[in-house]
Amino acid sequence: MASLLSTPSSKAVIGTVLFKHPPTRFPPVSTTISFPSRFKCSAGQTGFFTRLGRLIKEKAKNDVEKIFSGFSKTRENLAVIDELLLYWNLADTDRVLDDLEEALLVSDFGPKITIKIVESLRDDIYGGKLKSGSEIKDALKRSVLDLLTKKGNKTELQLGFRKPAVIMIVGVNGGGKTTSLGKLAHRLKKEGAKILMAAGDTFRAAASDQLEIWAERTGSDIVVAEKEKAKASSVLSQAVKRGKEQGFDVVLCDTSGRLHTNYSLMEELVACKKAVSKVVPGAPNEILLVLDGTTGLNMLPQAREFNDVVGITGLILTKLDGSARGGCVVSVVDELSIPVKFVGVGEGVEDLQAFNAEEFVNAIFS
Ligand SMILES: Nc1nc2c(ncn2[C@@H]2O[C@H](COP(=O)(O)OP(=O)(O)O)[C@@H](O)[C@H]2O)c(=O)[nH]1
Ligand SMILES: [Mg+2]
Repeated sequence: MASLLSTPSSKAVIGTVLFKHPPTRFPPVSTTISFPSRFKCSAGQTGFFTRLGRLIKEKAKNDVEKIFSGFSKTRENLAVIDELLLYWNLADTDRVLDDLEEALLVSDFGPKITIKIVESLRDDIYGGKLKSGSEIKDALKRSVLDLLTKKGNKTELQLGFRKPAVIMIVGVNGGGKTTSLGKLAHRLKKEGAKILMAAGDTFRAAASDQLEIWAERTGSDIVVAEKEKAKASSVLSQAVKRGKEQGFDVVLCDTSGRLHTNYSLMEELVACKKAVSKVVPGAPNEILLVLDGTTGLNMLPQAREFNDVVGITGLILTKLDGSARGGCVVSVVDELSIPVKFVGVGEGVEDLQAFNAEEFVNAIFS
């Protein structure tokens, strides 16, 4: 980081797409660095951002193993279902469904979604549609998959059609916002997009240092606040202005962690959103809420509140390489109809994957 700050001049090695230049202390520097875009079409033309969103989703290599091991605890809790269903017979249905309900609750599915799933199974069993334990298990997996795919089907980034596309990353402290932003920058850069980061976490001095490291690591440009405790909204607004003037494709906006119960901090997010939309109509194109996958059901009130205040367009579920708690994800998607767009499976630059509902269901139900 120190070397990045002390770099006297911008360095661009065109051809190998390696970029290194110092972070901009705004007001932004006036030099524009040209970037050889690998895209055939340019932003503003139909399809640029649609294609970018699709490529990011397709190319985020899925490491099924990591997700599978991350959900071992959830899978353990749900394993009891297999035993229950092995000896199921029609006369036993109510008892088995009570135990199944218990297993879903223990696995953080939450009461609302658990009742919904169990009652639909009960109807299908007594209606004669499900005749064996394995049919019940398949129906259970299908109903979870249906919830995830029907209510959260827009898993590709929706980046609009104006340049720059703006993505805001929000969430509580320590969830993985800055890390996810860095990984996302890496994915977008790999597709040839020109990325500008905005250090909108102005509460902690160390926060912009952390983002600068990610900027250096991914070869992205960055706008940071001139002084401590600067207004986040003005940092973001400056960054988007620079993004617009200097032809950046995507501006990735980091924000401070905040408890969803802190009214004034939540209001600050509204100010950030407004400031950005004043510079580019329609921006931010995405407001991604980062949820720590190990949190459990507390992620539901968090998601609800962030969504009420700023309108969340997608979720990034982090730390699935740890001891993640799966059921609550289904509750969030079901209640808020917000898709999970990415999952974090580690701290490295490559550890961001596109969310795949089918793999998720296979990882939580053995
Ligand atoms: N294991 C693991 N750690 C993560 C992941 N995402 C973030 N972290 C770690 O979680 C901590 C907090 O991340 P950070 O991005 O600073 O959170 P922020 O406060 O929301 O910006 C850091 O130590 C990250 O390295 C992930 O997907 N897996
Ligand atoms: Mg952060």
